[in-house]
Amino acid sequence: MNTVQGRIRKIIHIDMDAFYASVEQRDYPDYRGKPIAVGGSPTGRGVVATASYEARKFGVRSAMSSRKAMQLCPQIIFVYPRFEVYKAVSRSIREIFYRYTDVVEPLSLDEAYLDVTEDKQDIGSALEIAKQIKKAIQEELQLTASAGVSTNKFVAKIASDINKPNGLTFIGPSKIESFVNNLPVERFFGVGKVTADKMKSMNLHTGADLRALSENELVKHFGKMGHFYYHIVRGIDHREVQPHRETKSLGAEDTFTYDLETDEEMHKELDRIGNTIYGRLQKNKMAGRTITLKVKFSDFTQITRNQSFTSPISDYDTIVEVAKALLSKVERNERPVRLLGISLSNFGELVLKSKKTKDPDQLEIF
Ligand code: DCP
Ligand code: MG
Repeated sequence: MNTVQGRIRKIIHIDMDAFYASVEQRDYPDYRGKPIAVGGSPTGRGVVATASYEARKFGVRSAMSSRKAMQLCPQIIFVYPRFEVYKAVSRSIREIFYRYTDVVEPLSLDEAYLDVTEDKQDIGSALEIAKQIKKAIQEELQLTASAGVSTNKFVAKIASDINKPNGLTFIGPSKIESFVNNLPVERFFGVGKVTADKMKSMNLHTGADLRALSENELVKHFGKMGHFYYHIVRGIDHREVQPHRETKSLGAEDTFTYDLETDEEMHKELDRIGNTIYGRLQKNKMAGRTITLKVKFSDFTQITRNQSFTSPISDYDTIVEVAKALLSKVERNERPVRLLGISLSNFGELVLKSKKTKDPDQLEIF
């Protein structure tokens, strides 16, 4: 179990605490001990990227509207984000990781997986390495991080969230089973809101409930993902830590079982593809300045059209509307369409927006 080619791996997941807000409190002592929100504004426009722990006590959360944040915490201080600083801090954190291993997979500016099965300093203990990394981040960057240590990515990531802030949680092979049994279904990797709701309606609430089902039953109810759930509820996750994974573009496309001929059909598909991309952007906390539409015709010729913006885009409505506008400019000459795709590139960090709300201010904020 949890071995790749017969060896037990040592995986660390590190996630900075209230990242943007902590950097601001570090650099501006006036903000220390106070409820602050990075992103958003006192005019009520925009959304909160992250809130300091003092603000979280009032219920302020990432992706919440500024208006709501002010209702919950009238004394909240809105701070304009400084992405260049966060990126620089992120680079410094990675330099610390590289002292121990080159197998580092960043997930966002503030989060990464490390495989320390073999570490450069021959320390041998993943828990000890995690301690040293946390100490270095604290001493050299005056920031705190939380770490999860286990034998696979899935458990390490959940573990890093357990004792936040400044946490360090080790879940060894003998503890994985009870840990996974007690986990609510929505915490399982790959289980989104829709699947979680479906599971609950079937009276499946925890890992233990899922474990009671056979692989066949899981596949019957949840399709191909059933195989994956079957393994993950047993704490088995063979995904490797993938170093140097830098996302340059993020997209989704679909080849249709029959060729599309009407605008209506194509718009429906673009809505669907837009939804997939929106989900991926949210998951990766990304926004792109360039939206590209790809169209492949039934005669297999292919074209792409793109449009760029001065500010990163991440909201569903804009992505889909721009894709439709690009499609309307394509000279189709009545050719049926066999594939449509949308991608985003030219990334910047962002403040995520709630789905299906179109806020023209977003383009002005960052
Ligand atoms: N972020 C964002 N929009 C979101 C979520 C996050 O712009 N909806 C940004 C701001 C965060 C950073 O990404 O500081 C890291 O995200 P995390 O989810 O790790 O949140 P924090 O590091 O802020 O808090 P925590 O202590 O819970 O990790
Ligand atoms: Mg974080």
